[in-house]
Amino acid sequence: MEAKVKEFMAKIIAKNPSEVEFHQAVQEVAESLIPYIEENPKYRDAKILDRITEPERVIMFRIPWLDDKGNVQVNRGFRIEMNSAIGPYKGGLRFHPTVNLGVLKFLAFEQVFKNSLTTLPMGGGKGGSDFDPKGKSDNEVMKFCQSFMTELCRHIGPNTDVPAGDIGVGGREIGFLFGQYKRIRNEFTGVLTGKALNWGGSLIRPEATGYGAVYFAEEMLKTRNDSYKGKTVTVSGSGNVAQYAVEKVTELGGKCVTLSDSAGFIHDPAGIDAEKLAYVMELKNVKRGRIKEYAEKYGCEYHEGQRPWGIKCDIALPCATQNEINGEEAQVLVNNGCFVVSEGANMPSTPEAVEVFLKARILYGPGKAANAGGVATSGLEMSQNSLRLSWTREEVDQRLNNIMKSIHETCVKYGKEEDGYINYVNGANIGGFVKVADSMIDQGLV
Ligand code: NDP
Ligand code: 2IT
Repeated sequence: MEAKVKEFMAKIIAKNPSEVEFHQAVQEVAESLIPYIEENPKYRDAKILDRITEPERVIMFRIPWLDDKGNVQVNRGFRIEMNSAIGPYKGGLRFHPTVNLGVLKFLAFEQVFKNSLTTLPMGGGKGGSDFDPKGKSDNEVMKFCQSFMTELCRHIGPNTDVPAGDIGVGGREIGFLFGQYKRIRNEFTGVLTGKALNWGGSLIRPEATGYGAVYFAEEMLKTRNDSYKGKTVTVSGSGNVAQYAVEKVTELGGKCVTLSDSAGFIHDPAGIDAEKLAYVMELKNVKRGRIKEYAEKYGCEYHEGQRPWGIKCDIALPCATQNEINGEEAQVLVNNGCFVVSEGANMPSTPEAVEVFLKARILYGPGKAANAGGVATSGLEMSQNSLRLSWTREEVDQRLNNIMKSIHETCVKYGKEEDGYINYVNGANIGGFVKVADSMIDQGLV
């Protein structure tokens, strides 16, 4: 089996040189799927693995815009339309200087499996730009978004491809993007999700990824008759996903003691309560400041240039970015007694870290499953847009909670090992694959 994975990966690497994050994401999936495909030869005969790793379409484009000084700036834009077997392409947009083709292909690839797990009819896509929103004025962000959408608008639509937010793209950016789409296409449609409530957004969409990752961990805890009560939780990041993860953990009786950004992390042993979280939201979403300021305000420790995984915890919620937990950090977490990891971020654990978690037999929920609540609620936003109705907060939250439970069940179905250990990596990869692969077979060679 190992030889088959190696042979397959050699092809992927030769075909997609230098796309290291894409190789990493495909390798993990291939390790789960190749044994399954050997037992189910219809997938092998239809060459599903070769087809599913090749995007249906990749769009790359120039984004010229004028900064506040009147200087010309040029960025690169992308949209990866990975797979539409079960629905229109769906997935976020990332604005970050590290964005390149390989990063977005890894994200689009994982999105296909994640979206399938949600039970909703959504294909997989991802896009974005190497634009860096840090330090830009609102006016510059608007100019950039308008130029980005001027090109993207010809490729997307409510039944074709429906983008949303991701790193560097939140409510403000979705607003500017939506305005420009509407202006050019002269259509008020659900072409984006993560919209504000006044113009077609859904309640709970901002909260959904963080809440979902916490709900998923709650399901994992239940398999060991445990709960959040009295648990210490470390969280990385301090953006959209991290903020609402902290909110839900606190509500369920746990105590979050860390938050981070790309400059360092804060450690608040007393716990980040509702009042402190409100301060973080204002700091990050309105003032757009640094997490260091939290330590100054509340008199706790700030660790410059470090990540929070050395802090003792029961549960870790990585909610910042890819490869933010390496093998050594994973080992420190496990040695300190951490027994639950639920990934709010996409691919935050390196392959070495994943190996440590699985070897230690802890409850490890990979991003594809654990952070699917965001896109699931995007799917609910699409449904409400189609119905021209809006559901209450309670209704959307209940649906989100049910979806996370159902994703957990799927992982158990496909990932339970002979000794009873639930390998959520295999569970999510195989569970997400089956529906897409069967649909691809039904639809013939497309
Ligand atoms: P935000 O832009 O709101 O926040 C990102 C946070 O992560 C910030 O605190 C940021 O710090 C930190 N961060 C980003 N890049 C790095 C880096 N290279 N090194 C260290 N820290 C970094 O994004 P989101 O909260 O929306 O996204 C966080 C993660 O969750 C991503 O992996 C995203 O793909 C994933 N995700 C998001 C969903 C959503 O609905 N938004 C859905 C599913 C997954 P700084 O400000 O210093 O850059
Ligand atoms: O990674 C993700 O699932 C997202 N950024 C959310 C995508 C979406 O379409 O809501």
